[in-house]
Amino acid sequence: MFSYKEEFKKSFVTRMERKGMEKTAELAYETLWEMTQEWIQKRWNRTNQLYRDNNEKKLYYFSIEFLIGRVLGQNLINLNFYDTVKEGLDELGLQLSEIEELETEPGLGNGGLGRLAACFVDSLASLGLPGHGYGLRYKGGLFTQHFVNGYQTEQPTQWIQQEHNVDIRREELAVDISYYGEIQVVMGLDGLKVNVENPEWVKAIPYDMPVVGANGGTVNTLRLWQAEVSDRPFPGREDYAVYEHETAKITDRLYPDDSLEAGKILRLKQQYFLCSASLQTILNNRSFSIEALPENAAIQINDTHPALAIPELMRLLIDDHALSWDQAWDITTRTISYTNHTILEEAMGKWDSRLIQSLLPRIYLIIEEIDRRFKKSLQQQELDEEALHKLSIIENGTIKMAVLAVVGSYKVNGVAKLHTEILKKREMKELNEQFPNKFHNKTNGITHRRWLLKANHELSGLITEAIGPRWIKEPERLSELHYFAQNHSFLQDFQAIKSLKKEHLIHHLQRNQNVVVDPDSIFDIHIKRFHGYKRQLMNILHIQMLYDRIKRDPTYRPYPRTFFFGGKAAPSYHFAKQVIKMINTVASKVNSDPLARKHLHVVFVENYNVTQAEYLIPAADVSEQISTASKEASGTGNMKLMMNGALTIGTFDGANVEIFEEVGQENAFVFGMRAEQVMQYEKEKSYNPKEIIDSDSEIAQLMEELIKGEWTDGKNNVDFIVGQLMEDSDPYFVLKDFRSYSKAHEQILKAYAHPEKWAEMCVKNIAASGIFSSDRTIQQYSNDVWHLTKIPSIY
Ligand code: F58
Repeated sequence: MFSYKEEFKKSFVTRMERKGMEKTAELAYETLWEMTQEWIQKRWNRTNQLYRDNNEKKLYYFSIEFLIGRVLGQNLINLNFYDTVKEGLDELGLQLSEIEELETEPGLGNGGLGRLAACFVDSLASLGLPGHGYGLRYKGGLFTQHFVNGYQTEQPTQWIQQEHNVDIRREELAVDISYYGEIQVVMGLDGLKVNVENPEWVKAIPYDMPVVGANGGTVNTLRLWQAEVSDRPFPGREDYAVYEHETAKITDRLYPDDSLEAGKILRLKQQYFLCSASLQTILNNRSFSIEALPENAAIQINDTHPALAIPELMRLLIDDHALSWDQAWDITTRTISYTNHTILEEAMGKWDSRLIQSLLPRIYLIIEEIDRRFKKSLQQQELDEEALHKLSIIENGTIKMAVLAVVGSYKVNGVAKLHTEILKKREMKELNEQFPNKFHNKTNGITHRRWLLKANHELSGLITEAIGPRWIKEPERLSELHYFAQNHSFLQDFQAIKSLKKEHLIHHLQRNQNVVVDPDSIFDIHIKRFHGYKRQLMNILHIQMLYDRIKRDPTYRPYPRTFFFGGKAAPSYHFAKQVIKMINTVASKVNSDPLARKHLHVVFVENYNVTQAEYLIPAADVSEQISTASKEASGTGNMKLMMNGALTIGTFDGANVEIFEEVGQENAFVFGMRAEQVMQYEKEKSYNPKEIIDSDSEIAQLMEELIKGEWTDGKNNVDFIVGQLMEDSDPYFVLKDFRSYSKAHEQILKAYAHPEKWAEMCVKNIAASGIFSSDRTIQQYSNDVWHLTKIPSIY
């Protein structure tokens, strides 16, 4: 109805006037928000009606994170109203980009896993597939990061607004969740029945957020659960203040510190809360018999955090729906599928049995029984100790959620080809042998609707001018850009847009952080969670080396480069925090040196999040994807940067491998050990960083400076960094790959000296990026795992 600008303007002005207040940007934001919600609501109602009428199979994507980013601008893009609204507002003297800045992004995620979930729900709706997200409504989300004296500090993110919330409270759909209690076995009408006496109750209230698909054709739902006090009586409720406080904590933060027991209990409470609330709501509101669940619902668990969905579904089927164990197991293992996002041991999800036994006694019994039956099924085979160890769900008082997730689901996928191969051949070899058809690969993807159409409207426009608009619906058509990779005027337009996006980033940083960046420098961007394997340390060490060269060698005057870092360290991850501190220390030293500053600039973007990414990615020339081979399951930032015409400097890891395959290694800067070499070193425990230091005088000097404390701040910092690199035989092989990394950087400088050739490489990257659209990934999941049917759309 509002596809015409004049109509939009009229309605917008009338609403603004009705509010009768001063015409502030805040008021404009509120008005636009209301209007957008109304456009969405109509489409949302229609989708829900279609779902009720057609009863087709639904997918439920369970995830502890949904890193959705700001929603206003994205909803306008997906509704196809963005340009109309922008022009209309322009004519009224208002800037849509300024209005968008007023939205606080919900911090409901941390890294790639959460952003993937957000891209996936976008793609599901855009493909017209019935798929909804289920997550938690963290009040303080992931922390907001600030630097104080170079160290990271953490504050809750206040994203929930009273007036115009992004979600709708659905009181009528509340369910109760129970914790603790004592197990009692009673004789029921159909035999023995397990009851939990005197549990502690918590109420789960859903808040629904619309997920607007392309052209507003389908609007699916992202349902986020909030913990509140239950109305049910139970003994512990008497101390109401304590109960209220403990309850609120369940959905207060994403990833509460789990270094102490209380934090572990809280995380477990969160995980169960998500699983139990979501499953109850699915079962309560079904229009089919309970036996037909697998034909009507698919549940995808995003990593092991929601793996309790397996025993919880068993509990609901057996205790509440009176099914036998075998019936319940058959249904569960035909409904749930699991995605693995890591091979890192510490992130595989392990629980102390005692914790689960005390907090979730009934769930514990069910896990025990799953383990017992699985072990029994293995008895006929002659398995060695190592295999039995790898196949046990419960072992030495620990519950291994990844094993539970594999045993209890019908499909298991890795997130890039290499990662899936490593899972099948190494990390989960024994499980793969037991369940040969379960494992499959689904290489991750990203939604081009956010990462190109929204974040880089200008580049999207240029692409459409060149190849027409069909790529928007079918992103693999970006390949048609190959015809323009040597077209002089197209390349010039591309370069002009890159410069413009650099200006946007510069302006943004000036406003937010008061830093001034040289627009003509090479923008080299390293943005991701802080982790040892992602090797931010290698990057900063390399910058340290460049500084030394500039100071030492009067003939070394390289083209100016700005190195951007962005990312957060988990609050209890000491090493990552030390690396953050080191980057800030190096930044102040380099940036305040008049000579070095002409060639190097280090900018640490505070509080990296989706909004910051939308500024950084379109402005990037170089994309740092330098993880230790085998450790990065996929990476998705690599895809976003590629799609925006940045060139990758990267290892053969995760989805980089497929990126190089698509674009050709000649259009990237590949370096470092391969996964097999890394794994060989790990197996033989033969890596010795001291050998490298002894054989490379420049590296030796870097280490010496580090030990002297020239690049770090305080003894604590030095000990950590040096200890990691040398003494602990660094599990991330920083020094081992350092020389080849530095050579790859030299290649970058050489290539950048030929601007047109560089631009050609950038365009080839964009042209090859279509395959990394999450629409492709979701279609593959749907075809191979979920078996969904597209619903018809009237828009
Ligand atoms: C990421 N995992 C992978 N985990 O690291 C990345 O390679 C992959 O592309 C992405 O998933 C999507 O598949 C990730 O983001 C976490 O943030 C964990 C959350 C729980 C604590 C440990 C980190």
